[in-house]
Amino acid sequence: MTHPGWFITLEGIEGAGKTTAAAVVAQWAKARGTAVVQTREPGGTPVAEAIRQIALTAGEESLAPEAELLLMFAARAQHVRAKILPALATGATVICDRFTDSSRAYQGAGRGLDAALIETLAANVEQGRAPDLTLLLDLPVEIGSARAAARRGSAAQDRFEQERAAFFERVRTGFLAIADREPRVVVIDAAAPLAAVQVAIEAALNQRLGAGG
Ligand code: T5A
Repeated sequence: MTHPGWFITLEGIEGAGKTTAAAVVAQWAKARGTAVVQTREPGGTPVAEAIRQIALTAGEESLAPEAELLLMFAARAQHVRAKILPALATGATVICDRFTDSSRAYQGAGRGLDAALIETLAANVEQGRAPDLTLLLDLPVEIGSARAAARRGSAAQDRFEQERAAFFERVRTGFLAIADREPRVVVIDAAAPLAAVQVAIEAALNQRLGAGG
């Protein structure tokens, strides 16, 4: 029996393995007969990808934290209306690499911006469609940073990658606080070897969304 699409988000600090996890989730969903749309934030549509460039590119002018927050939500507003909701309406499963929890963790916990403002923006931008399941890939900051650096090679760091470890510690703590209060969030030990991470992700999908299909 097929299932109408799920909205599944992947979260975590840099180098947590979200890109790798997205492939596992996509395979799981396809095996249950749903079409799959894989996307990312900030980005996912041409306009939102253009906003991503502004938000992530390290330039001469430093970006005000409030501007950073509004850019993330500007990209999200476009992404939700132009891609996520239409895909879910066709019955597809949408797998999104980062969503509103990243704003809560990076701009809220990381930058110290007002949580109430973030929730007001989220309530308006999400259009009443929160994720069905969020997989939080959690690992120590030093392991994530080392993985991200190894993958980046000689390419330049983006604005976020230039942040210090203390920033990412706040972001990680922020993500774990969301997991504590939101039942939709499952924490995955992302420091484990890839095969173990894959098993944990499949177990979470089966437990939360059903093993049938
Ligand atoms: N942002 C975003 C905000 O501040 N607010 C917001 O609202 C939003 C939406 C986006 C940036 O924007 C910020 C957060 C980010 O700084 P991004 O494109 O999501 O950036 O970039 P990153 O999170 O930096 O993505 P990465 O590609 O670095 O991390 P991933 O996707 O989590 O990691 P992945 O899968 O590419 O893996 C990294 C490396 O580790 C290896 C992989 O093979 C790869 O080489 N790896 C493992 N190695 C050993 N064991 C495992 N278990 C492994 N899993 C992966």
